[in-house]
Amino acid sequence: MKAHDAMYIGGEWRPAAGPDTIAVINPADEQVIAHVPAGTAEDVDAAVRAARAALPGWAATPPAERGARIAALRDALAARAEEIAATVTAELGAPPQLAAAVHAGLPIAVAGTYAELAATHSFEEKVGNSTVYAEPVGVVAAITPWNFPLHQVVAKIAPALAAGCTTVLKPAEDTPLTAQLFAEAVHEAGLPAGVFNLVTGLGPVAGQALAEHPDVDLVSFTGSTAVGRRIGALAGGAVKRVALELGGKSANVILPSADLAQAVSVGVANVMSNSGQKCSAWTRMLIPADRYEEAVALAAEAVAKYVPGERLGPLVNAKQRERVRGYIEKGVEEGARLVAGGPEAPLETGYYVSPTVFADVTPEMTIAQEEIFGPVVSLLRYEDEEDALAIANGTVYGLAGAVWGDPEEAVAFARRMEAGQVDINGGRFNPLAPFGGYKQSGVGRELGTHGLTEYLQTKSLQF
Ligand code: TXE
Repeated sequence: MKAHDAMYIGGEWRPAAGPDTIAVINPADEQVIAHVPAGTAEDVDAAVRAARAALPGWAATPPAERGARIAALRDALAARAEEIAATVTAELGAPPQLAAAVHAGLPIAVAGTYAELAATHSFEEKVGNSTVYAEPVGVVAAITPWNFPLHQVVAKIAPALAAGCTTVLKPAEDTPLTAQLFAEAVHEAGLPAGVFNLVTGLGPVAGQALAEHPDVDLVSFTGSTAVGRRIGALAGGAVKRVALELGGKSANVILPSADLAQAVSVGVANVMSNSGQKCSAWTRMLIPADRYEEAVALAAEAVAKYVPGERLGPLVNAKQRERVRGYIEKGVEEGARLVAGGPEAPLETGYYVSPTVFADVTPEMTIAQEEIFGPVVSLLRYEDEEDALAIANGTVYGLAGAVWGDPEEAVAFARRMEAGQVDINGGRFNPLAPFGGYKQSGVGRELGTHGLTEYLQTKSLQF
């Protein structure tokens, strides 16, 4: 697989400061497909300096012109759509159809929204006797995970660039090749040197150095709650801005008025997509007690379509596979009923986990409280609406969710959920709608205008 043996810093591919490399592995066959440099604090420092040097020029560029450059970036990504999809398939293991539609398609759409928002957003407003200017926060550090390798990069870099910030990206060590393709697209789009910089490397080395760097003004992180907490503490200590997009344990609430068959099959599909490696996955299905066994049968039928190695991809790496299998074992130990799947590996090669459905899950069980990040769905029963609400809100997380049923009832229920984004009767992805968590799912919002304002600070002039 094509890989750059360099970092993208100051508008060019530069050799890394140190000799270490990271092996990139295809999780479907466990073969090494490429090596990329493992950046150090020295590379991070060079990247932050380049971003700092580029800041005055980019911040002063008229927003419409910034928008035009982002449109060119969108076009450069679109021209590489097939290569992006193939790369995500190779380094994440995503089935080709998902890779094309979601992993390539979605970020291209998101880049398009920021090309437009840069040009149309009002960066200046009159409030009484004041003029309020929205100015870029400064140098942005983006630290991204591997589960949506391009989307998470675009969801941070595109709004930061639209706002007039300059950026340094440290992508996940499992999926650096997609990030390198993004850097190629930035280069081709003619963005000024230093406006975007890429440092590949390990989290505790390059990621930590970037999060700690004194000349970074905002750290935008997506990943585990454990690392997010550290980054939040570092940012708090240094009094710098931070955006955190962390875990989830979202509830899929099926009201008595719902079309049960549709709600269960879409609900199962939601968890199986991307092999459950999705912070927003509806991992807890809440079912009225009197329709419980009917729903269990429907879920077993729905999950059978997810054949490992075909529609269901592997997990990203061996560590994640072991983690997910550990949760499945824990579910069995704590008394949940296995309806489909289990901890045994379904295939000899590749980091696959069997698509798993648990019934008789109670709210306090580990599998109903902790983020599993695999193809595992838990079916819980509820007695009445208040019970359902208590279960839905009864975790430390609050990222996403779903409600099925009479539209008015569903909206009323969703308004009482502690979650940042809720799909009503299936919903449809909207690249302009804010995405982010209540409670321990994070701080800040991504996408649309809300995502843009994360990267802006205000200055008011009084007259
Ligand atoms: O995450 P990490 P991991 C959750 C999910 C998953 C678990 C572990 O539950 O099972 O986290 O995944 C960088 N300083 N999510 O171990 O380590 C790292 O290099 C600075 C939810 O892969 O948090 C990578 O770029 N950076 C999630 C990024 O953090 C550090 C997506 C994420 O990796 C660092 C992924 C450090 N000390 C996992 N240590 C979501 N919200 O979608 C690591 N990193």
